[in-house]
Amino acid sequence: MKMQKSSWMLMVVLVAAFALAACGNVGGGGGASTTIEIASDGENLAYDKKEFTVPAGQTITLTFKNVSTAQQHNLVIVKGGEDVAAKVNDEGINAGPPDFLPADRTNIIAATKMLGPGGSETLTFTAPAPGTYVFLCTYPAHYAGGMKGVMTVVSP
Ligand SMILES: [Cu+2]
Repeated sequence: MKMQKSSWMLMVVLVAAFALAACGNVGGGGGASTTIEIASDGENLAYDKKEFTVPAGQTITLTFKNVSTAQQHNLVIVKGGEDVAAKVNDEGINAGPPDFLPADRTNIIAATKMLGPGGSETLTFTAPAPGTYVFLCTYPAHYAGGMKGVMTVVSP
């Protein structure tokens, strides 16, 4: 029974590793860096990726592109789930334009500035401990409209 469980875990790890490699892991030679690309989903209040997975402790290079022709968007990864995302969203809206981001970054892992149509920004950050972390757009009404996703951090 114990061996069966280990085999199952090994398979899960292998599948996760393969998925990461397929998602654009750079180099592949034991490199400690992962590249992620996310765009807004046309004119919808959504990202084109609802989730992505990265290994804990690795340097993540994430490029967010606003492909909308009319709307402003940012991408903010918070240190927690929906409860933390809702808090950061409220704080961002209270902080106001141009970036709709709270001055206190305690609950934020990484955040782009507010990007106009066609804008993009690349963030570099270290993936935190294994777990799930919500990312969202803090432009007023966008998070409530569904502009969010989940970053899953797995053990390296
Ligand atoms: Cu937005």
